[in-house]
Amino acid sequence: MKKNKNLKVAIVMGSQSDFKTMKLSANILKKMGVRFETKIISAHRTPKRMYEFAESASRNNIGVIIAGAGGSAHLPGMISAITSIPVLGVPVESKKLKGLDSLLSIAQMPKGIPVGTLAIGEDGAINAALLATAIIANSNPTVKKKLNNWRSSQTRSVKKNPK
Ligand code: RP5
Repeated sequence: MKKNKNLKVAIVMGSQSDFKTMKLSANILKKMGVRFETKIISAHRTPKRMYEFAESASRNNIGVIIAGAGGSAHLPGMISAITSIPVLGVPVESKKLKGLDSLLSIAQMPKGIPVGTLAIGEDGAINAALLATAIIANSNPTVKKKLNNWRSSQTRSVKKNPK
């Protein structure tokens, strides 16, 4: 694969209300030194914005898309329908069904249009960013080093015995 140090991650979310969760993805990418942008894009409320974003993502040097949405969460799947850039879906915890609706909407994609689905809520947002970092790291040795250091430090932080 061609080395491209400029690949960015896009973190997109269906609503301002998703940012409480999705900012955890942004925090991880900051720590890893991965370039990223954040946008509010709704599959239902701003379909034109969604189409234009997905259609131009490759030209804009986006290498991975993290898409968070809650409830009837069609954003990750619809973006994946428009672009072949890897899409990681974060099911945001919804008020009514605690994110089970989001999880099923994001995970149950028809074959041919994949979305890598993460866990519901904050864990999913953090892991989506770690996975995006790992994808970017394939063509960026500096990012790979940061990711491996972060993981080693996490391992060291786990105590052997409970207090
Ligand atoms: C989805 O509807 C969003 O992703 C959000 O999780 C959910 C609720 O949105 P708001 O009513 O809070 O704007 O599209």
